[in-house]
Amino acid sequence: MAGSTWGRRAALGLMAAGCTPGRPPAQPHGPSLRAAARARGLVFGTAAQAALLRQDAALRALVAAEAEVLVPEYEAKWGPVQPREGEWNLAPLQELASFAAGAGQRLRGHCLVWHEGNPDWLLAALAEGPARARRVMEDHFRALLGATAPVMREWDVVNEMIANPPGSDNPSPTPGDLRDTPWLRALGPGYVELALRTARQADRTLRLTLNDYGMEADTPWAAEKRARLLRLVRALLDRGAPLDAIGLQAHLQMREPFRPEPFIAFLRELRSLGLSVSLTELDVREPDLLAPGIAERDALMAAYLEQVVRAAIEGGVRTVITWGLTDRDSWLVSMPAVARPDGAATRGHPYDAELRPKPFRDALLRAFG
Ligand code: 9MR
Repeated sequence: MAGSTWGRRAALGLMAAGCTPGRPPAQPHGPSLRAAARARGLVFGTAAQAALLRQDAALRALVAAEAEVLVPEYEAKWGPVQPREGEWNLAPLQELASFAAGAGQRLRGHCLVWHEGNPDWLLAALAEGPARARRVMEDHFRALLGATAPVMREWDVVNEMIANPPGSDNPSPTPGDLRDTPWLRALGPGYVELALRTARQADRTLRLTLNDYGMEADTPWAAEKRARLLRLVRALLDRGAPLDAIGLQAHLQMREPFRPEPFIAFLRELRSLGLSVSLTELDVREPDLLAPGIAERDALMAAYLEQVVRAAIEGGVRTVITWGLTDRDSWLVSMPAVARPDGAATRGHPYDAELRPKPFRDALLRAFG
């Protein structure tokens, strides 16, 4: 693969044509999210998609102005990056790297091992048993981490490995702390440790993260999910596994109650184990319309969001990344299972569908300080 060439070019900051940040239609007054976070010693970032940036100058300008970190929303996942065994598609990642270099941004890697987004050949390989599974993991990590090394120094090594407890959305049909996935079936419960060790071996100075969702709310199932993650993390650290950080996705749900105390205690527990903790995919779902008017809904959501982000910062979180900047481009709109069935607007991001800043953004600014 031409990985090292790509890496060098991206590291030099070559800009792909068409990826030049443009001028936003309605630049908000006052500091950017990025500057406000920075002033407080925090980092703000967003997920982004190369194809969306390519076609929209206004979005490019917003992303360049607001974010200090970019996460490929799609482009670094197994399916897009290695659609057939040994066949690599790094062009969209290169585009994002060029964009990020032009905007003075860092890239965060997402993700190496996940139960979704896997090409058929990988699922077939995993079904062949542990030896083959280990080999494809090693080959993929070595190639991808090698190619991206100059521009991505942090990766979600395993994404969403914790099983959903009873009572939560989509509860796990199997017992145990780990989610039933093709990786678990191929390699057994040691697959998380194996993935961390394989990543560390591929690049000794990468920052290695485990990333998961459903840990923020004040519900029995979120409490159980937090306990499951803590058990996994303690066991990994006891075995000397290379783990640096935890990513909490923070796909928040307005229907779920939130209380700062248990969340802050959880964050402090993780940090006392020597790990840093980030919010990696922040957005807010409003499955039940909370008020008839947009202004009231936005105000309620902003208040909820501010409380969570303040608690996160109090618990030691230093990086806050939203899963996209605008309501227009979000998975909350495009994924049938989570889109609003009544057609009401989804408003879980800092900017609305016309790229106008919203109370969500003001809430972030307030939480930053
Ligand atoms: O938002 C992402 C969407 O565009 C992709 O189609 C999808 C599958 O690759 O993944 C979405 O991002 C997910 C993330 O990778 C992991 N946490 C949940 C996110 C929303 O589904």
